[in-house]
Amino acid sequence: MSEGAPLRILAYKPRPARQTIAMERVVCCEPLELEYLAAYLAEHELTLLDGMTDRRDVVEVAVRVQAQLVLFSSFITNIEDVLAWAGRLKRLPDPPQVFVGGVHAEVVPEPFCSPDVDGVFFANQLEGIAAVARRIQRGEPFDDVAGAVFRVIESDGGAPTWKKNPGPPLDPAALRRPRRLLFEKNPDRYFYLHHQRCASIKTAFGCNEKCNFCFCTEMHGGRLGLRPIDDVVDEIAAIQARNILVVDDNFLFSAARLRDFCQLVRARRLEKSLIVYGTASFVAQNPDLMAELRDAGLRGLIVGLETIDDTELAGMNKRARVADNEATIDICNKLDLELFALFMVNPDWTPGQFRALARYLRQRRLAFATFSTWTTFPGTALSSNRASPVGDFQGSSGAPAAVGPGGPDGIHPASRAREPQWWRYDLLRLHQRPRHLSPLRYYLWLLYLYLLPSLLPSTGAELRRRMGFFRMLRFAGHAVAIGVGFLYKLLRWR
Ligand code: B12
Ligand code: SF4
Repeated sequence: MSEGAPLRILAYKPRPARQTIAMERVVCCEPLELEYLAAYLAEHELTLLDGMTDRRDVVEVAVRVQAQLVLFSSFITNIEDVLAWAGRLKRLPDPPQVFVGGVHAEVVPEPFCSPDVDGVFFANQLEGIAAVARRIQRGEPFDDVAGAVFRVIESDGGAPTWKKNPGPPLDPAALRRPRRLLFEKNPDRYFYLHHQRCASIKTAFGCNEKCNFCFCTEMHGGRLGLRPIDDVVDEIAAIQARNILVVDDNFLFSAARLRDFCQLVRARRLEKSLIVYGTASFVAQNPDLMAELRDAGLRGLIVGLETIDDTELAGMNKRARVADNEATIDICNKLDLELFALFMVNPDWTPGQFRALARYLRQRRLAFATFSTWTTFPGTALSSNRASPVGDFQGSSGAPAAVGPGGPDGIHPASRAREPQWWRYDLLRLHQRPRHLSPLRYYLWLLYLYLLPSLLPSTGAELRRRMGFFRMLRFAGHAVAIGVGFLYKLLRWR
């Protein structure tokens, strides 16, 4: 079969939904998903559009570059926007084919199955789109490509149906390196708090832990997939930036792999500053290894401390207990690692429980902390297990119901229709009425907790030491503006 001309493809990572918190002034990550697509579609004429840093309208850009394919990478919070853009694209005089992939589709492809979307990738997505583009280029049908759901037009003119082709998750050992086109062109656009020019790397897929609220446990077919560590270190060595955010769900899980990592970094004399996600149980049990990692370049640690109550931690199926969280804080202080603590707030808490958390933050002098509302994402264990020990977080108050498999083709009939208000899954909004507070008081507590670390004198000193005086002021200004802006959004879009 003859090879056609390269396709004109536009790949888009959407700007955050306008109803959600605008964090781009303090965190703006390299759009690795687009740069992976660039690696797999290198033979085509590809345009990458990062909505986090480039606010141009995707439909106008598609028209300008005469895109034949438009690819969306979507979080759950982007679903409505993606479907709206797909609709506008399909109404163009010469409409492109529209495909969707990304984190949410990986676990729950169904909500994207709209008449304006031609296919949704959920497993081994990068190989899948490369195969589909090749088929389209050759004028061949592609509805049998694995790991995707395709809209199939009946030849007799009947209504379109959906065909879901199962497939295995990607093979991390065979993964190509991302082509860092956007980062290398504009490194200053990407930063993590005060870590400027911060690139990203992914060394593993899925998570080894099984925290029952967590969407990440469902990714990569519910398993953990690792890239070979020497390949990871080679990639790090080639990154043209000192600061690197490791976007693995949990980089700290295998002591042996981490020792190999440190040894390779030392052998190659790499001088990088790394920020990684990890668990408190691992940090607490491996203080010596944490010191070795610090010597290998570890600077920042993002840890889900979640709560200050052992019963709640056990109910979430967390391995760590409060004592591990405490040990993690101490180890980070001792090793001078920046700790970014993630907490989850339970809408069933009494005012006393909020006050206890505030007291804890003051006592432990946590400079960086974020607070999420306990949220059940569709596709997670809790979304189908209503008898969870941490309470019932199924959608209420107008939130979309969780969708699961159903129907002869595995697609829930209800989820083919456009679901409203996916942006509510921003990890902050309530999905149920708080038990002891009004929603407004709940959100005010959330705002107070969010602002509290910046109000502590110890934080001022810490930030000044790490960022310098003027950056500290700018950061504090951004933090307040983000918090107040979000409160406005909460009231504007209830
Ligand atoms: C780093 C990170 C962030 C960074 C931003 C990262 C980024 N690139 O935008 C920050 C901290 C800013 C952030 C913010 C938010 N995040 Co976040 N984040 C992550 C984290 C830890 C890693 C994401 C990442 O960088 N992956 C690297 C890329 C390369 O992997 P990937 O996206 O999976 O893409 C792969 C494939 O899917 C494929 N692919 C991707 N797109 C496409 C498109 C097509 C067409 C094809 C074919 C293939 C394809 O290529 C990649 C190679 O395998 C994930 C956890 C996780 N396991 O994913 C959470 C996660 C994605 N975040 C999540 C959420 C909810 C948010 C927020 C909404 C939270 C909030 N409070 O507002 C915001 C939204 C910001 C926004 N952009 O709108 C959820 C999303 C859940 C969901 N079902 O969608 C996750 C899964 C974490 C969780 N709590 O469950 N996040
Ligand atoms: S909360 Fe963190 S450690 Fe737990 S399953 Fe999710 S990503 Fe893994």
